[in-house]
Amino acid sequence: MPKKIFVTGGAGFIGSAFVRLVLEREPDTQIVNYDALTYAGNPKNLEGIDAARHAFVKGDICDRKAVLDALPNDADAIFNFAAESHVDRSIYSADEFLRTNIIGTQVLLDAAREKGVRRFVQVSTDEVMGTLPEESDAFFTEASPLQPNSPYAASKAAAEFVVRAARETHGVDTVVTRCGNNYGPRQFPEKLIPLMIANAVNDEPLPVYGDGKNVRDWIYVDDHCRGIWAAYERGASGEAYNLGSRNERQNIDVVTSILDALGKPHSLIKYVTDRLGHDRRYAIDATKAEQELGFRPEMSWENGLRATIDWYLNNREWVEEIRSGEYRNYYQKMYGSSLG
Ligand code: NAD
Ligand code: TDX
Repeated sequence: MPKKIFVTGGAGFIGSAFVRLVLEREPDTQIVNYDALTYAGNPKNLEGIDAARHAFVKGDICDRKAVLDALPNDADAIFNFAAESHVDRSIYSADEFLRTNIIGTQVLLDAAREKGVRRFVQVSTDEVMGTLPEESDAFFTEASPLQPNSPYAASKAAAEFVVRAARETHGVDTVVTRCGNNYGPRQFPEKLIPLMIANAVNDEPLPVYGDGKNVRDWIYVDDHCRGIWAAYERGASGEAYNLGSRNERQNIDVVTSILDALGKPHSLIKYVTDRLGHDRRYAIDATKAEQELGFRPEMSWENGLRATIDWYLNNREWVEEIRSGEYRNYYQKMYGSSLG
C-alpha cells in the first residue's frame, strides 16, 4: 500500500527540497503538499517533480475547514514546514508569525487527531534555544532550555509547546526537529546567503549587520531534509532532535567566501546597523540524532556553497523575478537603500 503524507509549506525553500527528496527516495510515498503561497512560497520551486505522486493544494494552515478537506483520511504523517520564517520581518511586525506559527500548528494538530494521522512531525529551529556565548565550547543540546529572543523564535518555541500539549493531553504521536541555518537552492533572497549572492552578482553593497562576527551553524538543505525523514521513521514519540553538521562560521567569513567564489571585491561589503536582539552564536550538538536516528550529514561546506552559488548563477530568472516584485519595497524598508 502506498504511504500518504501531508506536507505543509512545501512550496517554500526547505519544504520543496523535502518534497523532491521524498519523491526521489521513497517510491511508495504519495504527497499532498498544502501551502498558502505567501510571498515566500513559489510554485516554480516545484517545477519538474513527479506529478503522479504529488498533489498541490493552495491553503492556509490556520483555515480549519480547508485543512480538514485537504488532509487524506489515511495519512501516515503530517510534516509541518509552513511558517513565517524570517527573523527581520518578525522584528518589524510579529502578528503574522504568531498566527501562522502558533495557531496554524494547533489547527494541524487538531486535524491530525480528528483524522487519526499516525505521526506529527514539527519542523522547529535551533533559535528556540536563544543564543550561546561567543568564545566557549557550549553547544545547544536537547536539554538546553527554550529561551527565544526574537518574535520569530518565540513563535516557534510556542509552537513546540502546543505540540507537546497535544501529545500529553490527547496522545498525538509527535516528533520535533530543531535544525540550524539552512543553505542551498531556492532559498528566498531575504536570507543571508542568497541575499549576498544576488547583491554581489549585481555589484550592489553587501549589508553585514553589526561587527559581522555573529556565528551561525550552517547545514545543506538536503541534509536537513534527510534528518527530518529519519526523525519521522526512527524518532521516539514525544522527543526532540537537534540537527546540524558541525559547521560554525562567522557571518563575515561566509560573505567573503561568496565574494571570493564570484571573483568580486571585498569593498562591496557594507557594515550596517545591527539587528535588534541579534543572537550572537548558534552551535548544535547533533549527537542524539546521530546515535538514535543514524543521522549523517553528507554535504561539505565547500561543495555545498559552490553548488548553491552555481544554482543561483544558473537560475537568475528565479531570483530576478523576486527582486523585481514586492521584494524591492521590503528591501528599501529594511535596508534604507534601493536595489539597482
Ligand atoms: P520559507 O519561508 O522559505 O517557506 C515557508 C513556506 O510556508 C512558504 O511556502 C509559504 O508559502 C508557506 N506558508 C507560510 N504561511 C503559511 C500558512 N499560513 N499556511 C500555509 N502555508 C504557509 O521557510 P523555510 O526556510 O523553507 O523554512 C521551513 C520551516 O523550517 C519553517 O518552519 C522554519 O521555521 C523551519 N526552519 C528553517 C530554517 C532555515 O534556515 N531556513 C532552519 C531551521 C528550521
Ligand atoms: O542582510 C543581512 N545581513 C546580515 O548580516 C541578513 C539578511 C542577515 N545577516 C546576518 C544575521 C544573522 O546573524 O546573517 C545571519 C543569518 O541571518 P538570516 O539568514 O536572516 O538567518 P537567521 O536569522 O540566523 O535565521 C535562520 O536560521 C534559523 C532562518 O531564517 C530561520 O528560519 C531559521 O529558523
